[in-house]
Amino acid sequence: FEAQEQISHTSTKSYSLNDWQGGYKSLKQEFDYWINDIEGQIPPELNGTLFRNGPGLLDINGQPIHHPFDGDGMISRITFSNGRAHFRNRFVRTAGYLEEQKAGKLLYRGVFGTQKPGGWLANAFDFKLKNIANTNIIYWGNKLLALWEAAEPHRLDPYTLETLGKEYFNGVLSEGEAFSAHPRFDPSCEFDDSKPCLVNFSIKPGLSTTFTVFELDTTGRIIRKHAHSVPGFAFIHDFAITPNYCIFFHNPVTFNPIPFVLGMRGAGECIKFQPNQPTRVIIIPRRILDKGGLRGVQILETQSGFVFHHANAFEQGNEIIIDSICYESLPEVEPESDFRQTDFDALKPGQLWRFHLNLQEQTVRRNLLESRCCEFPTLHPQKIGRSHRYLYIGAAHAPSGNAPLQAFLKIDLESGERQLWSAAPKGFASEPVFVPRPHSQREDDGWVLALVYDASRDRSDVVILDGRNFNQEPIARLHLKHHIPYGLHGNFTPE
Ligand code: 3ON
Ligand code: FE
Repeated sequence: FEAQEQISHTSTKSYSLNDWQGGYKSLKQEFDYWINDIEGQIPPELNGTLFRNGPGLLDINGQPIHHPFDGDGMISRITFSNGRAHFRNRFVRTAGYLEEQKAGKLLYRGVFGTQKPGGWLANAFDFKLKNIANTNIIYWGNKLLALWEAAEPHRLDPYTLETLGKEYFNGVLSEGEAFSAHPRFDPSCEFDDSKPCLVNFSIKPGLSTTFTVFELDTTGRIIRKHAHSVPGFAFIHDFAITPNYCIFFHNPVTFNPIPFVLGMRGAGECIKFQPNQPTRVIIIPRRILDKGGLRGVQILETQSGFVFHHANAFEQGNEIIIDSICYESLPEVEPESDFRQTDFDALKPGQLWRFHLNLQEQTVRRNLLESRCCEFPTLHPQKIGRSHRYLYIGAAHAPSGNAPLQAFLKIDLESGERQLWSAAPKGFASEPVFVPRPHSQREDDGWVLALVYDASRDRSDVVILDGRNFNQEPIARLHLKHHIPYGLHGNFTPE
C-alpha cells in the first residue's frame, strides 16, 4: 500500500489543479477590441464569426455558484475579416441575470445545486427556474439565438450582442417551453428539396418523458413539430440525426425529487446513474407518416453508460451507426462537494464509442474507437448525418486515465491515424469547431478554431489549427486581453 501511494505522489501530471482552477473564475467585464497580440498569421480566407457560449459568472457578487452549468450565459464573438480579428463579449440579459445583478445577490436556485443563502428552509418549495441561456449559440434564419435546454431561446443582435428578447418562432413555442441546446444542422434535407434545415428537440421530464422534435427551414420557420412519449424519467442533453431519423440515448438514471422539493439539493443533484440498467436507444423517424403516438418509434437496448454528446450518426444498410462520447458511470453532483476541487483521477473518462443500431434485428453492437479521455466531438458541417472520415475532439494530454481537456485530437476513422496537438502543461482546451476552407474538397481541409485557457498568463487564446496537419503548432494564436471561463458550445458563421 505504501509503495502504491508513493507512485501516485511522484507520478508527473500534465497539469496542476491550481492552474486548471484559474479557468473557472468569473469574467465580469464586457470587452470590445481588435485583437493585436497575435502569433502567426490569420489565414486571409478565414472570414466569418465564431460565436461561443458558456458560464461567464462563477459567482453572484461574491457568492460562489455550486456548479459551472449553473453560471449565467456569456457570449463571445470573434470575427475574422481579411486577416484581422475582433473580439466582443456580452452577457445574455436574461430576466434572472438582470434581477440578480440589480439585487447584488443570488435570488434563484440552480439546476446543478446552487442554492439561495439561508439553508434548506430558504430553498424548499421554490421551483422557479432561471433561464440562464448558457449552453450554445447558433445563427439560423437570420437570428442569433442563445440556448439553454430547459427553456426557450434568447435572441441577440449578431453584431452588438445586445439581448433582444425571448424567441417563440411565431408562437410555435409557448411561454417557458424548452428548445434544447443541441440542434443539428442537416446540410441537405430530403424532405425540403435538398435545402439545409435545422433539427432540434426538447425533453419534458416526468414519470414518462415527452420528446418533441422541431425542424426549421432556412428562414427560421418551424416547419415540422411532433411529440412522442416514452416511459420513465430521462435526462437527455444531445441527440444525433440522419436523413431519416433522430437518435436519442435514454441514459439509465432515476430521479428522486424529494431532496429538491425540500430545498436540500438542486434538481440535477437528484439524478442517480443506474449501472445495472441498460441504456435505451430511442429512434424517432423525422417524418411521421401516422400522426402522433409511438408509431414508428423504435427502442433498442445496449449496455449501461452515460452519454452527454454524440459526434455524428449515419445510415448504412439496415443499420444506423452513431459515434458518441460515453462514460462508464456518471458521478452525482453532491451538495457538499466543490467542483473547484475535482479529483480527476477518481472519475471515469469520457471515451469515444461506435454503436451499430441494427433496425432489422433490433440489436445494438458497440466498439471502442478511442480510449483517450475526450469530450466535445465535432466534424465537417457537410458530413452531419452522413458517413464521416474525420472527427476532431477535445482530449486529455495523457493517453489514458481521466484528466482535464488540454489537447485536441484528430481521428481518421479510415486509416486509424491519430493526430494530437496539446497545450499542456499550462493550456486547457475547450470545444473545437471545424471550419471548411472555402471551395475545399477534402473533408479535413479547413481550420479548427478553439479557445485555450493559458494558466501561465491567466488569459485565453483563440487558436487556429490546420485541419490537415493537426499535430503541428497552430497557424495562429490570438492572445486575448483577459481569460474566458471554460465554456460549453459555439458555432462558426461564415461571412
Ligand atoms: O427534472 C429536471 C428538470 C431540469 C430543468 C431534470 C433536468 C436536470 C434534466 C433539468 C435540467 C437540465 C439542464 C438545464 C441541463 C444543462 C446542462 C448543461 C448546461 C451542460 C452540460 C454539459 C455537458 C458536458 C459533458 C460538459 C463538459 C464540460 C467540460 C469537459 C469542461 O470543460
Ligand atoms: Fe452539450
